Amino acid sequence: MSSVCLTIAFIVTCLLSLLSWAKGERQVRSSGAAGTQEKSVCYGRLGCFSNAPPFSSDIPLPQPRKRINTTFHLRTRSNPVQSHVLKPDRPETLRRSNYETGVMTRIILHGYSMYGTIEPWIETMVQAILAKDDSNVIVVDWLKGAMATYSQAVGNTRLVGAEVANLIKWLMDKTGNPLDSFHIIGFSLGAQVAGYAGDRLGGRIARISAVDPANPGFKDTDPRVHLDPSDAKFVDAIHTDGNTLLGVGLGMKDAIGHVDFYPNGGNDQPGCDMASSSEGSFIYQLSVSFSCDHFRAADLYIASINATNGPMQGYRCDNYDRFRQGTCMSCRGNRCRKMGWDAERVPRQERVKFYLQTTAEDPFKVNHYQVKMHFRNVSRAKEVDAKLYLQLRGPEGETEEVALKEGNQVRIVPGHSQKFLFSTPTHLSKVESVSFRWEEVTSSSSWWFSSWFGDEEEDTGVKTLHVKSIKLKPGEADIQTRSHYCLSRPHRGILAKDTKTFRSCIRRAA
Ligand SMILES: [Ca+2]
Ligand SMILES: [Ca+2]
Repeated sequence: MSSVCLTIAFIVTCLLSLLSWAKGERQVRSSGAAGTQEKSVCYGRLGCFSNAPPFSSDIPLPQPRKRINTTFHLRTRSNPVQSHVLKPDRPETLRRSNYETGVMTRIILHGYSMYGTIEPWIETMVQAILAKDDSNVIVVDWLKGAMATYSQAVGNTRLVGAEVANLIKWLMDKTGNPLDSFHIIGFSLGAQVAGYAGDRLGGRIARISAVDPANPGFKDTDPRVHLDPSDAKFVDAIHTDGNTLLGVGLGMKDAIGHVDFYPNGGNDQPGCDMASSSEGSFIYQLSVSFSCDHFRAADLYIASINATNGPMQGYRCDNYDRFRQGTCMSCRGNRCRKMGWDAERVPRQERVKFYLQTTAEDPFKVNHYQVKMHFRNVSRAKEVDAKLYLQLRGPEGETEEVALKEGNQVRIVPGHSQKFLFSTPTHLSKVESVSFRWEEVTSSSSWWFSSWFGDEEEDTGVKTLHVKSIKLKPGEADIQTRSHYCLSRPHRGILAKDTKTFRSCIRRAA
């Protein structure tokens, strides 16, 4: 129950904080007419921070270093549980630690904080990374700077970015580890901290992974103000909370990396909607919805490190609607990429958008198929509104039955073909048969019948759907073995009166 209370408190405070930030913004703007003051603060070797353009005078300047108290906690495979604190002005802290040369250094940054405690996902990520890769993993604690009002926390990200850049320079100087051995993983405001750190290092660190980068205070700002592709050799981003019920997304909807992944469209995540939690008050349901989408990005990144069911793969597409029509199911010409840990650049391009579906639970991965159904034009065939359902079978078993077009009705026009996206957590090495059923959608009640081909007898009053073929194009299958499953002639032996099964003719289509 305490986690529920914490979540509710988080939400309410977040909402208040965002509202107060928006209110403060208005106040500053109105007083701006009388002349907004330009201010700056200087913090020793970290230099000065000014609110002059491109920075906004609506955002407070960073608080003092001692107040934010940024600390660096090193873990390695030699000390996976107990961390060593690294202090850039104290060389003995490095000498006494297990910091390794010749391996990657992964720096993890938390986001806005309500309670002044490190969020549980960070420990999970540290262990996942150490299990996967022999790295120096450094967790940055800037909780005292992240626990302020939201707008002050935004202002503080600039100072923490400078602290992280200072740490990296010190580690390079003392150990000889090169710039391209540093990888920063930042959640929410932490992703923006990573942007400032990378900017100070000339955009030459190996990689920044932005885990649902924070939106309020950064949207539509200059690239020097927000994380952008110039901040590292490779910037990859996962976007999971582009908007909420109130229209305020904690995460950034805009593409900001070299590659940008939008699981489930990047706005709302499965299992996070209010309808999926029928219990509790409106505020409770709102709180679940409000933070769940945002934190899902961290869960997805961790799942991508573990990759227990293989990598989650995204498909390049103009937008999510087109992706959901199944039209982007291709890997040719850099059109697909693994999301998270195994992400890679698309050569010479940036802000490339990739879409994928996930499930609501770890390990989240689904397999995507493009389904192309061709409806036959016979003399008596009429247009019909229907809901379509598909189930695949292979050597490993069968998938669940999936409602195409997310259960929405489809207008079926004889003589035309339509594409759909089919996604399932079940892995099939090949598809041996497909079961298909349909429900006619009428204004009053729905019922369903199915029938195949014009050569079947049509009973009086029984609607017939004339399907010429069903073609499947698997997205996740190996490129060498990828084929179109051409499902044409059905077996006459029908499994059930309401379900028709097609045997795959396994003919490779062009
Ligand atoms: Ca930047
Ligand atoms: Ca959302």
